[in-house]
Amino acid sequence: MTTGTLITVAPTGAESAKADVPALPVTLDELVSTAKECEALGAAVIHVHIRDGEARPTLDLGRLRDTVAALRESTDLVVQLSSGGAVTDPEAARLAVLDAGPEMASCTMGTVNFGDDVFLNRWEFVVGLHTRMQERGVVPEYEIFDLGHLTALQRLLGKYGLPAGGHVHVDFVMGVPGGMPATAEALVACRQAVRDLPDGTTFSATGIGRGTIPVILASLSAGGHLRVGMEDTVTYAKGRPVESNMQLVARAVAFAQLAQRPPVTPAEARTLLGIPARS
Ligand code: KMH
Ligand code: ZN
Repeated sequence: MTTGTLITVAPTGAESAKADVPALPVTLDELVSTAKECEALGAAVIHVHIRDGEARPTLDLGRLRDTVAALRESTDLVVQLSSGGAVTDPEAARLAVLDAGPEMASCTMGTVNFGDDVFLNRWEFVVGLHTRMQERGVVPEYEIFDLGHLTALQRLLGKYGLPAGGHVHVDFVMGVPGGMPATAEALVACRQAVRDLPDGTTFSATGIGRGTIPVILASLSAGGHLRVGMEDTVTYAKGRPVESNMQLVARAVAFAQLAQRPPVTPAEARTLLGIPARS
């Protein structure tokens, strides 16, 4: 069945420094105004990493709570907190992200080399995230950095049951140095593996750096959804830095419209993802 396109914006991430990328939204005000503008353009979900007063990545719970509240007050976007954080964040702080009360949170399905670093996601930790999200009614987006992470997800769901809301949504993060490549072939391989997950499982995809456009095109043609943003891409085209997250969302919306799969609204996204409607 052809559906509209769920567009997630990932505006900040934990990897780029504000000094290197001045357009990166790092304060709460910058994040909220980015969120409002991206929603107006067609984004339905926001994947959130926050920064401290010095623009360094943080999982400070007070700041996370304030961020969730501010985004909910100013937008209708589905607020998805990152439980991935930065590669240096300890497991306890990553689990505690759920205490900030988001509707949705990311849940990475395995360990992956991450450039020169390691993004560690032990099985026991993944189980802990998944079950805590079930208990709290937080809907996960399972982050898939490599094909085997889908097999791990099949095992997780088989042993511990469906996530809150009963719907399974995965995001292919493609082109991290150490993970799967940002190619149409890799996306099709993942898409095939999704068929082994529960009926109705949906997927989005994001390509890091120059993988952005190939992954957008491949995902749209394979029936998938899109994630874009400065967490993943800080170069718009060869020699042209990204000016803003809005520029990336506008381009994704244009591609989705060309594919005759226009963006879904946040309310439609909640229905698609099994998230209760906002009252
Ligand atoms: N910053 C990466 C180490 C997530 O948000 O869940 C992890 C990441 C995945 O971005
Ligand atoms: Zn992230």
